[in-house]
Amino acid sequence: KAGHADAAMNVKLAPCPRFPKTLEGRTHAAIDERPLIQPARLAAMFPEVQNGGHHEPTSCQSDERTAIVIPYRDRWDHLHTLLPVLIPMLMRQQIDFTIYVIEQDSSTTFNKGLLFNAAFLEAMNMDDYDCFILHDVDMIPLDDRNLYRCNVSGPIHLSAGTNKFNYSVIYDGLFGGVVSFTREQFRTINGASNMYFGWGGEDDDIRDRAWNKGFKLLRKPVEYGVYDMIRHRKFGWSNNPERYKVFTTRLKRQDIDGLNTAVYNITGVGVFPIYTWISVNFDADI
Ligand code: NGS
Repeated sequence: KAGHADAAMNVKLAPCPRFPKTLEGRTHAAIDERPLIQPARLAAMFPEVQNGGHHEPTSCQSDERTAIVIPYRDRWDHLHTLLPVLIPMLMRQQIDFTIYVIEQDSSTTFNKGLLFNAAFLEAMNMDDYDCFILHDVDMIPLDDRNLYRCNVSGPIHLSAGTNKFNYSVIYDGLFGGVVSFTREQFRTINGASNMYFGWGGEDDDIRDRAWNKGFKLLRKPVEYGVYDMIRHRKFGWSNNPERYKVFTTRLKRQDIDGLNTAVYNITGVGVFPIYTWISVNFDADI
């Protein structure tokens, strides 16, 4: 909160421009050339970033405060390959951001939806945010024209194209990878389902929750809504065979399975120079 208070005491700044002049466009570094940079070095590279992974533009007043939410477990290399790209990009985009790593600190099957809900609730306890970017840890943004902003007309699918599918949209309903919700949109859809353990389905579910509450879904053009997905050690890891069963009843459960029923324990909160790290655990699939 200190950062925001300091800014408020400054002389009134002009609103940030819609398209900052600091943008560079598409980068061409190959995914294998992306270095993994450890946190201490990242902190030294970006001294402007304040504790907890917060930064706001100093030359203009941003109209939106954004939480970047990165669900995490055991992907140290991915996270520290993403951040050296993400942090300077957000600075060039003149976003007022805070980076939250939300770690599943239990050996139960990974549950991304529940992590999204936990991150939303805990981030809102720590500060006020207008916009939430839900960001897979293995997605490296390639073009800074892909502004990390929210849109009140609807949630946005930012990762339209990935290297894995030759930078095209594989199916029209694709809504995974990197998406944005305003605080109100996320509340209105009752967050994500807590019932997807393992790979797959939770992104299709959150798309339909948004659609079911009457939101128009937006997608960035593949011209700049593009990412390189870091290669996984094992593709299809923990692919969840039960997901179709959960998926079938998704809309009936929307109001009784989500933000209002997310049950988890916080096992640690770390305010580090480049991110706020929140660890949670929860019961296994029941
Ligand atoms: C669908 C999955 C989504 C997933 C998408 C693309 O089949 O969760 O494939 O995956 N839906 C279900 O399993 C119900 S990808 O090939 O990009 O890894 O996001």
